[in-house]
Amino acid sequence: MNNPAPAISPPAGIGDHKPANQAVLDWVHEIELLTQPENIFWCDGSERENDFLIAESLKQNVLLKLNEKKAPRSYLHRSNPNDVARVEQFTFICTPTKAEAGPTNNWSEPAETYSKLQGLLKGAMRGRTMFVVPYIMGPPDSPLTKIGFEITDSKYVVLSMRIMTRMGEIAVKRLGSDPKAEWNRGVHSLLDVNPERRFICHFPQDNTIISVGSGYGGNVLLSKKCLALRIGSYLARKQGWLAEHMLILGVESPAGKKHYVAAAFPSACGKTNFAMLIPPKHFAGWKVTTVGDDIAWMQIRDGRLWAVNPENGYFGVVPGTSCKSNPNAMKSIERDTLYTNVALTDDGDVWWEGKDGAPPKHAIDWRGNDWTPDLKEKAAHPNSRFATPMRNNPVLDPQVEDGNGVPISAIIFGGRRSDTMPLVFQAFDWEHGTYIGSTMASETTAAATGAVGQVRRDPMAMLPFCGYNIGDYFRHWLETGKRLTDPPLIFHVNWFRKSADGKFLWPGFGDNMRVLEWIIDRCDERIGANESAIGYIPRMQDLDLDELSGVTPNQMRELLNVNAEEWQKEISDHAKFFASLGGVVPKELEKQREQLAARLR
Ligand code: OXD
Ligand code: MN
Repeated sequence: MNNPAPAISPPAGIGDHKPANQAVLDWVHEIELLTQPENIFWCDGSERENDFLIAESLKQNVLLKLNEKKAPRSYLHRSNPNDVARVEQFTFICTPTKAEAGPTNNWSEPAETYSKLQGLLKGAMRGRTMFVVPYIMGPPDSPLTKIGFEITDSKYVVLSMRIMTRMGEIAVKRLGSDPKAEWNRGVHSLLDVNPERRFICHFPQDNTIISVGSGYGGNVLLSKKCLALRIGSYLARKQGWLAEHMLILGVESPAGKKHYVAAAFPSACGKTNFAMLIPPKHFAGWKVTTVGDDIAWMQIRDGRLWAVNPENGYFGVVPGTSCKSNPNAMKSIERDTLYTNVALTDDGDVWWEGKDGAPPKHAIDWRGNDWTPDLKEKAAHPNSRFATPMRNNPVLDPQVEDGNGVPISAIIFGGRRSDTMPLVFQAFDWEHGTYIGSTMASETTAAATGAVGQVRRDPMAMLPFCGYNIGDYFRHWLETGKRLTDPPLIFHVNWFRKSADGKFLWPGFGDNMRVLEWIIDRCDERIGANESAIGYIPRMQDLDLDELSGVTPNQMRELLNVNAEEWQKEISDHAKFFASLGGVVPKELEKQREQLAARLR
């Protein structure tokens, strides 16, 4: 097969930015001896370097340039059709014992795994350039900020990392020359992009990630799911903070009072849309701003939780993004965007299902084939993505670079549930909220390979991302709650409940502001609720439903209803889920279930 990543030869002054840290130099040398690349390219993150890499990627067909007028400085990348989503079944946590990885992770023994991966990496970069990508996760002056180095043989990875992280010189400077400094070692090689040789392996004890055989998104941008969540959650527990799969948004009332909210939803459930929400006309004067759309790192200060977004860009699901669903995302991806697996129109623009306007009469689909609207195949892959710098977001929160983070007033859990889960309810307290998070569930999406639309339990939306034993993770949540004197209130939302005839009951998108307002008002103790068996639920009069079109009072009642029969089934699913974890669940959470069952009786 053709070499998927032929070497490039940079001119003097590009690719020669070697860091001074001996530990990094030794590690790079070790990987060089193993993978035997043609040459080494030390990245500095500069504009000049980026221009050079884009030019080389265009020459090698790694990227396609889009129409400069329609999509300035934007490019399309097509991944191998066998490689279009995260591969949870080939993702491993390699701790000394299986118990440390726990019941929800694939485990493999570290020494054996290193040796298997070394076998795969031996000579893997022959004829290729090995890039060394230094980056930091977190605002430059945050105590939570982490340094990573990713070695990769993919130019697409380098270009994406420059969007998604603070990359280059900034990390080299921060690391300095101390050979004992903490930093994450990431090694990525495309190998021959073969699903049979595709493994994403984490070694939390060594702060090391090795990813082989994929060239796609979360499998290879090692900063994101691998470092910021899997290794991040492991470090967070050890160091007493939280690494969560949560967006962070700011919400400001017309009176100028501002709250920050963090929200956990499984992949492709609308986190980016919620983080960039535009309030409906009726909410004139309200403002929602984005701190982050995917990951929150939170630490305790003054008895409160303070959150930073470790990332520097958004890697969002494209299909369904439109001026109706998310105008701010549309503005963010107007320029400087690296698209993966969307369709290409005849005039060099990008297209996807759900974009505004009529479909093009002809396009090239995500696989590179001719496409017309009469075909059954989708033009854009359902998990096609944009990578765009967060500075493009017109509603970027002004505090996004503040290393102190933003104080979190509320935490929201949510998923896609056709039934059972009301539009919104509030936990009685932190421990109950932890129970709600630990039992949350969602219908699966195209973000990971596997069946779509099946309800699976996804605790705190961390099922694929918790880098250690989920029982210990639940315990860490409970312990964190004990350290908070002013804890965020915890809520559960469901934008996806359906009527008996299968139609969504709630319009979602901007109208989610109505739910957000209730949440904020609960934080300010300004609004009422019904105390139900499952938590506090707004009464109809507690929600501002003025000018809400398309939802009848009956539908509203259905949205807020707690159906006893559905909840009996729900609790028995909670019990089954906890049992499936094999005895690791803290007794406090088992007790929460018993109390819930008693309240429902
Ligand atoms: C993501 C995911 O890419 O959760 O954010 O899959
Ligand atoms: Mn995500």
